[in-house]
Amino acid sequence: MSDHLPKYPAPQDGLLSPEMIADYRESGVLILRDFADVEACAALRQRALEMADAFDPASVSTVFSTRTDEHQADDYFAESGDKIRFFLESDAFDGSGQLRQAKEDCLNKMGHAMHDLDPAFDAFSRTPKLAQAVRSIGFQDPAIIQSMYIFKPPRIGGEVVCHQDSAYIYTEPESCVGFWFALEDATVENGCMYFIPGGHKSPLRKRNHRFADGRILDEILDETPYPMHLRLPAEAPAGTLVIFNGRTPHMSGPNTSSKSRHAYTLHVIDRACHYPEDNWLQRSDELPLRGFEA
Ligand SMILES: O=C(O)CCC(=O)C(=O)O
Repeated sequence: MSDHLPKYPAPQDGLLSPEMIADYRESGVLILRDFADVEACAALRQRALEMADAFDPASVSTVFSTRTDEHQADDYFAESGDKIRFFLESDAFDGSGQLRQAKEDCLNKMGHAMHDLDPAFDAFSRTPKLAQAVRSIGFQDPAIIQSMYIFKPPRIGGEVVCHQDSAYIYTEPESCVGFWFALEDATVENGCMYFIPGGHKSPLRKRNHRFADGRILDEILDETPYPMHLRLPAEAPAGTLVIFNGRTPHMSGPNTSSKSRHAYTLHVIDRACHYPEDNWLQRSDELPLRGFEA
């Protein structure tokens, strides 16, 4: 079992060295510091705040919680694969039904197609540097299947429980890889990511299905518990990119600090692989999957 999270300064052009690729294959995670310019991170954060400003929480109040999975029962979530939608934190509202803090500090995330629908997100998601990194780890015909903007707000930012992304973004054979950007400094205090290095060599524990009647539910494939004692924090200054295999178990802590921890993730699949019709995330023919071409 790999016992550390490999960390390198990002290559200027995104081309990963043989050593980086070998480390990624061994641990299922690769941390690249200073991959994105801090200015670009700040601009994306600004754009997300503008979009959040236009969102009216009175119109929708879908909470995203990996503890209860209650969002899965909601059409607003189920139909968000090709849209831009906002999800609230479980603790967003106080006892009298009022938002507990400023609106952007009550949001859990925005998803799941900003990369195709918003020009600023499109540009951040499709840099030649990122395209090069994606190619370096072996994708033949990569496509960005989803984007998530994670607010992890101060004080009420919810924990993300340990999971493997291939459970939700399943292909045959498995091809999902996460590209997670710290837009603000992520620390243990404000709820950074944790990974179990080498955990991508262990079984896929679950598969999430969308059934014909619209229900979205998990199927347990393997009962092996995650070896939580092996998890390591991935503290990440703004601009860091973390690449992780769709099988790598990962999680993030709650944010009880006074600082937000904004992050942006892209999930990439290989179009050479079969994408089942019962994955929860589907898109209409009007918004075909795109790769990294500008
Ligand atoms: O940023 C987080 O807290 C969780 C992100 C995550 O689980 C993912 O990007 O797959």
